[in-house]
Amino acid sequence: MSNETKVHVEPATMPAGGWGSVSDVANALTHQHVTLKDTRLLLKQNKPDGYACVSCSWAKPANPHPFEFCSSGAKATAWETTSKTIGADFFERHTLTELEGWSDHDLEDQGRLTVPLRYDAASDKYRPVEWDTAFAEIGAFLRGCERDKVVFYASGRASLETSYMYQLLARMYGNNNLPDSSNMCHESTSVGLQKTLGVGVGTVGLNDFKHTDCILFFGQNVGVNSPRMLHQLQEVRSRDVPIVTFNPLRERGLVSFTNPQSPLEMLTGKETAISTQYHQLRPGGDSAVMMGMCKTVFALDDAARAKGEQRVIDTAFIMEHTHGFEEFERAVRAADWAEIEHLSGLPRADIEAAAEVYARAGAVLGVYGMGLTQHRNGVQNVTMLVNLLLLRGNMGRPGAGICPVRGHSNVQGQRTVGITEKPELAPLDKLKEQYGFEPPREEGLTTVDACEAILKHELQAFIGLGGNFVRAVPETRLMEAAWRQLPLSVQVATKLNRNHVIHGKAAYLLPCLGRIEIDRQRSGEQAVTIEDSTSYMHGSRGMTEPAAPTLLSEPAIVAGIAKATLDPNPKVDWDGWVADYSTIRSAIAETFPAIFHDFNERMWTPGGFRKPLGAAERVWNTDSGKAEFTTPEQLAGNPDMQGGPDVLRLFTIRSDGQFNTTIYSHDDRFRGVNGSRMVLFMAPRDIERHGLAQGDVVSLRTATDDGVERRVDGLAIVPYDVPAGAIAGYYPECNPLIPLWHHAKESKVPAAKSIDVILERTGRTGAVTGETTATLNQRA
Ligand SMILES: Nc1nc2c(c(=O)[nH]1)N[C@H]1C(S)=C(S)[C@@H](COP(=O)(O)OP(=O)(O)OC[C@H]3O[C@@H](n4cnc5c(=O)[nH]c(N)nc54)[C@H](O)[C@@H]3O)O[C@H]1N2
Ligand SMILES: Nc1nc2c(c(=O)[nH]1)N[C@H]1C(S)=C(S)[C@@H](COP(=O)(O)OP(=O)(O)OC[C@H]3O[C@@H](n4cnc5c(=O)[nH]c(N)nc54)[C@H](O)[C@@H]3O)O[C@H]1N2
Ligand SMILES: [Mo]
Repeated sequence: MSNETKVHVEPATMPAGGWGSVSDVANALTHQHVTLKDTRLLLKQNKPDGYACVSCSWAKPANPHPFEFCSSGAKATAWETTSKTIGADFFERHTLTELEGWSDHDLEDQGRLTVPLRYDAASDKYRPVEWDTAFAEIGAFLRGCERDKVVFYASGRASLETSYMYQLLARMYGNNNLPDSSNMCHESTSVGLQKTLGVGVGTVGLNDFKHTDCILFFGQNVGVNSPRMLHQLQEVRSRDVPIVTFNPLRERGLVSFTNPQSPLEMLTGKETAISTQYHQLRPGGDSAVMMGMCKTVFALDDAARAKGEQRVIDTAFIMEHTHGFEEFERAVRAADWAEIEHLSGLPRADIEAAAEVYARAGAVLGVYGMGLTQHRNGVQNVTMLVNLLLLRGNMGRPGAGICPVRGHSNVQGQRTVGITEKPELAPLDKLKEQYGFEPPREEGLTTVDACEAILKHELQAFIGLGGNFVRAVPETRLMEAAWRQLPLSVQVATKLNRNHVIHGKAAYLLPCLGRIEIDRQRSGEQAVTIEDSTSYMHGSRGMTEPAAPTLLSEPAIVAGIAKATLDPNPKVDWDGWVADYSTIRSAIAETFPAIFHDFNERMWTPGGFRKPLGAAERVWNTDSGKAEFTTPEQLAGNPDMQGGPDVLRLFTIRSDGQFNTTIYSHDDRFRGVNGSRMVLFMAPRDIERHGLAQGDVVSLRTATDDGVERRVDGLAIVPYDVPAGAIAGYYPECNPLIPLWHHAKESKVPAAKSIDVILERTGRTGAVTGETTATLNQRA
């Protein structure tokens, strides 16, 4: 398998959506051997009677567009419903040492896993194993472990039903070690919003887009990572509502959009300009920007007051609904513009221009993604956005509120049904009463904690419900080495990935049904449920034949492990749950009545049913009973790294050719880079300053002196429209550069968007072909 580093840069002039996305979908379907019959599937995606897309978690409307899918969702569907499969014969042909040399793309591209596998050390191969044998052996192993030395990780895709069973398995086993992908993602949201608004999720629903007068858009790449939201943004823009964007990189999808589902737009090539202001701040500069915006709001308020005009600050709201305003006001007034400009990389005038739009608008939405959460001060970025919104009462009224755009399709729902390492967030007393066992009360391990335990060789077993843990976490080199010493790894998965070929000493790979597949159990075909990014629950029905008759569903696999591991408990009928998922939903409704009452009756509500959200009704479930203003500690985005004149700040990004560690292709249609992901996006000014040219190959080394060498070699320079001093590279290829300790202080989200690095020129030029630079085209 190739490790080709040839890269071709070409004009990326097309808008998001448009013909590019249509041909992209066609390519994905063809490559995955998806037949025409199956492509009709896409019409059922995100429909009230269909299946919930396995790509992102953006809201699913009650009155969907005829084609409520996007190119990213279509690719994810093609990837899961592919007719390519791998069975025992594939693993007979390849040792795991050999497979380690394969690229992420090539591993997953082999197709769907079909048989349960057990690692055989003598031959260095995965060999087939009977399901019951696998469960019995895993159960026996886990029974022999210390209860706090086992981790139950979840990637955010499994249904509410599976997730509920999984958290119960962990707690009945005896720990709260339930880290999940949100620990690397929106945990900064969960912590920051819980603290300030009393609810760990966003307050905004689709309806708010109809009523908003302004959107502030921080660090989220809508065109790639949640493209269905472009429909809402396009509608918003058709009402001439301003969208003010903050992103170091000029993202195509945030510049303009052609709706591929509108024949007229496709024929005329009409583009909707998305962002009305686009501010390319320094990575990590968001808290400083928001501080500057707050300063401007205060200045405008002072001026209005002096003239006897209507106040800019919503004093009535602040008095009735908030706490901590005076201290925050003092900090804002004391903040220094020179520092704000320095840390944000933006001139004061630009920040003031953004704030003036904000101050004029009636109802404002704050939308954000990983650009805020994946920093040392990730939680503070979130609470600064809350501060800014609270100043003008932009919370809990139509068209206003905060909108974190979540990642995995059920990552928010997993938390709702109890997947959390924080015991205070789980209904432990209720579980005790319902199932008659003593739930553990000790704090469990987060993702970063789990990594630390693995590095110290303290962990005895790791169970992964989906995901690609070692590839997604920081500190790749040390983690891969330590992972091999892990006594047991068990992975429940649909596709082969790096975390399967780099495995524990004993290892099992258990293949499961995907959500798009028909799930037949004793009582008939089953449906499952998920929660979207706006807190609406939806039913989802599998529609295609399973990739193989040997696959088990995720509930069946969790039940299989549970029965083999736990002492029998007459109050938990694992088999009954697997036979009929409506009984799992009844159990969920019993545990969480306020959210899930009448769950089975309500699960097919068009547009979903929403969980109660106090903050959206101006009910604040915080300690003070009010929404909290938070005074920031300091504004710097990366206070603990080395800094210095030679240091560049790296932020890691996704392409449209990937879903997290799943690499669909080595192309990045939106940024015009084809054939390789081993590239670095760099400002022309920096390229010149370093004496480099497009196509030069460089190495990066992390700028720390903690005794660990972290480097990535073989990165080709691509000129791009990023601020001087900042560079962008792809996740997960750049993960070896992130120290494990480099994470958000209160949420432990790895700070993947601000890594200080030193660049070393290593060699040959000319690996990049194509005469245009993406930079110039992005300005079009
Ligand atoms: N097709 C596709 N869809 C996906 C995924 C995927 O990989 N592929 N992943 C899913 C998952 S799990 C998640 S969490 C979401 C992720 O979706 P996003 O939240 O969009 O995450 P990223 O693409 O990592 O980065 C978002 C943006 O942050 C910008 N940025 C970087 N640093 C900063 C900064 O300091 N400040 C600001 N303001 N911006 C910054 C980057 O330029 C980038 O445009 O998408 C989900 N959807
Ligand atoms: N540097 C850097 N690192 C990051 C990020 C970043 O922006 N930069 N982003 C972080 C974020 S936001 C996240 S969410 C994490 C993602 O971390 P993970 O969620 O752990 O990783 P994924 O790549 O989403 O997992 C892909 C695998 O899931 C399995 N899978 C797919 N569908 C199913 C299914 O239906 N059931 C089961 N059981 N398995 C399935 C397949 O085997 C596939 O190989 O990475 C984080 N790491
Ligand atoms: Mo994520």
